[in-house]
Amino acid sequence: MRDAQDCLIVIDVQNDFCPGGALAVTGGDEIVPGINALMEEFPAVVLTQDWHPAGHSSFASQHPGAAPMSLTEMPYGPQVLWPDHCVQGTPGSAFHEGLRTDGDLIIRKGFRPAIDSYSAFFENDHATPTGLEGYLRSRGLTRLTLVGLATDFCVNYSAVDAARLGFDVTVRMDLCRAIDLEGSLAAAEAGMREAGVTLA
Ligand code: VGL
Ligand code: ZN
Repeated sequence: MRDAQDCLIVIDVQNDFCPGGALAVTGGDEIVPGINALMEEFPAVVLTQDWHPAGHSSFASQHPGAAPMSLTEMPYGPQVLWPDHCVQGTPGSAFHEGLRTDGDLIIRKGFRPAIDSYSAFFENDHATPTGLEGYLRSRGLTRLTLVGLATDFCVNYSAVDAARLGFDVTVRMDLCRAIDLEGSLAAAEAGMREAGVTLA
């Protein structure tokens, strides 16, 4: 069993990131049973949900001539342009139907039209907070275990931000799956290790 300061954070296990979804991650649905089982062990469970308004600025469809998965420059830095995904209230934005969703908190991110948010802690300007840090600190949850989708984007950004904020962070790599755009998985692994994240 875990201690009172342990929290499981389940990142973006939503239909659009699972096979058949708009931004499907290979094997994204395979991790659901293992995540459900792990929830039993934790005294605190938080789930995140990618939650974009229609026409979000991270969608390639909003940038004439831009191909999905191409890179653009936003006022806050480089941004991959994604297929339309996780539009608020659509079936694609719902959690995978097999996922237990009876956790303590569901935190939504990416709802500001002009800015994307990979991390569960800060939007992609690395400055606008989601509020998750305050929630965890006020509950005394200092040891975080991260699982979910996608390893190289939202899990990676969340893990690195959490480590920088001083949380003790472990990523269960066996319960994550990656998009792996041009070496992004290897880069994410290196970046997480560098930030002091334990990859288990
Ligand atoms: C994600 C790309 C765009 C993720 C979210 O959950 O990793 N990736 N939006
Ligand atoms: Zn997104």
